[in-house]
Amino acid sequence: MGRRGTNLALLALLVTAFLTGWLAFQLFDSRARAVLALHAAAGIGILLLVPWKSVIARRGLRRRRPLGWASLVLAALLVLSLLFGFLHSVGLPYLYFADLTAMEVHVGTALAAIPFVVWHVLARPQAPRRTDLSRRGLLRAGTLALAAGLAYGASELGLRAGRLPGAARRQTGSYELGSHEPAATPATQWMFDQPPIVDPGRLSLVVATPDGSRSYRYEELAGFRDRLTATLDCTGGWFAEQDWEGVWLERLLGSGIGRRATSVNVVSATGYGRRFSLPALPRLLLATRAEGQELDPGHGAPLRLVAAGERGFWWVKWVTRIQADDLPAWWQSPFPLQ
Ligand SMILES: Nc1nc2c(c(=O)[nH]1)N[C@H]1C(S)=C(S)[C@@H](COP(=O)(O)O)O[C@H]1N2
Ligand SMILES: [Mo]
Repeated sequence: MGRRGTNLALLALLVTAFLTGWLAFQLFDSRARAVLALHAAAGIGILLLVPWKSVIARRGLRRRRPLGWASLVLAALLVLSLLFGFLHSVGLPYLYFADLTAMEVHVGTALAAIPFVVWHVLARPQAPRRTDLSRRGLLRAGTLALAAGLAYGASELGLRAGRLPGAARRQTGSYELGSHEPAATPATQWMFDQPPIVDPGRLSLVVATPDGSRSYRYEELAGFRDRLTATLDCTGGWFAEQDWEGVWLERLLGSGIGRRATSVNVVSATGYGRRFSLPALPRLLLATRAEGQELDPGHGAPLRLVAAGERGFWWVKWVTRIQADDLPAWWQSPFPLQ
């Protein structure tokens, strides 16, 4: 691999890894497995290029350019991200590091690397050339892709042959933790949100539709016995299945809601919220209990959303408002901001 080819291949692999990583966080089912295979292969491809890149980097450092330290920070962040992604995949997801899971360190370091990657590409530009798409260039790119794909396949076989914990993960890569035992699951916030102090006796849920709004007291909601077994799969790298009990969201909105609204926003006492399209409604339960027990405060008491088939960040906790209106469902950030 030449200098140019190595740099371009690294950039392509980094972009692939970022995009597939974010996409996988939106997926719950077997599509996640396909996207994550590409994600892992991109990570392995980056590793395979390390011998070539380190020659280039050593030469670059000798030239003592301004901001050379920023390249070292970038390298360190990427090494940490790769390392923790690898630890998660193999079987050390809860190697708690400053109270974070391996997946959280993997993602956090990758996010921190983004501004450095952008700077690095702008500071050391490589304009595309005709020869990049030459037969030789494409052959090398193909060889790298093949090697990364084979190495990924071998790593998956290795996990199984070695009976490593990583072999037993869900399609999303998450590990099972605390199924049918709600108290054994970690109470998790997406980023900076904090559990509110809500006295269930004082809580009321406001359900607002284009026809007007109505509020429910907690005791009223606790009287419903709708049930659903569903899996909460946190992007932090774990999942748990529970038997949930509460009330179907559809029941509170009324059956004609499809003619009067296009989406439903489920909002927490903390301001955290997610907006759902109407076809998702039959999978949404407002839960007051898990495994027959009242929810505990960290897990969303007195009322939390169960969004079957969606990743954990859709499962809004401490729900106090349901708003059906005619905004499109995509009218929100793809990931929560708090
Ligand atoms: N209000 C609110 N709800 C939230 C979150 C949050 O930060 N704030 N985090 C979500 C995420 S990322 C997950 S994985 C689940 C975790 O639920 P648990 O704490 O019951 O395990 O809650 C979701 N609901
Ligand atoms: Mo999560």
